[in-house]
Amino acid sequence: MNELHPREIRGFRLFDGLLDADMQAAIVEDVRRVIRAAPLFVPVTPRGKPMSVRMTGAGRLGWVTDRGGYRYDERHPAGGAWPAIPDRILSVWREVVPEARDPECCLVNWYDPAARMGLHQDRDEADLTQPVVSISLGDDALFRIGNQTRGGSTESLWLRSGDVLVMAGDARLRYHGVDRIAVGTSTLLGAPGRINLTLRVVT
Ligand SMILES: O=C(O)CCC(=O)C(=O)O
Repeated sequence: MNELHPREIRGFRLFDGLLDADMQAAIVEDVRRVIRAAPLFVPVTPRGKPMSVRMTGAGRLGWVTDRGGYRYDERHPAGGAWPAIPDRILSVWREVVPEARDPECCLVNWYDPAARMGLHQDRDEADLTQPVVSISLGDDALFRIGNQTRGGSTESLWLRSGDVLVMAGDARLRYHGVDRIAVGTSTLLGAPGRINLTLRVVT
């Protein structure tokens, strides 16, 4: 991993290019193994709208959404347990948030070129003093950061392959989302698109 020099944007800590090319490629292989064990699925909002990202997860608990609501579940929607969080991904968490408990969920988001994610808070976790760590792989994403409540001004930045973002402390409940993917900005995945991993302590 490269050196740790985060910059701060609205309380989010961004480690630009923390993961070097070898580490990114190895994590992509880890994610492919996770997807083989727990296939990507189409998440549906509680109102019945399919989200544009495809999702899966690793860890004791996975984040799911359907007509039954947003929640963590011990089982993938197809019924099986989630695979373990790969050690390499855990090592990134331990490097950037050494004070935190180990994560219980690694949510995998797959963005095809048209996918996006609306502004939202991550608030389905029991202990909001624990951070969320996000890892970006593949094409660049235009990431938008808002406030602790809906509305108000927002600030955007590009998340690039190998970037690691920490949402913690006062920034833990800031609204955030992805406006678009810039196709062709990375060759890591061998195809257009982006993988985002978010690591969370759930209980
Ligand atoms: O894809 C990203 O960078 C953000 C993902 C996210 O906000 C989430 O999974 O809650």
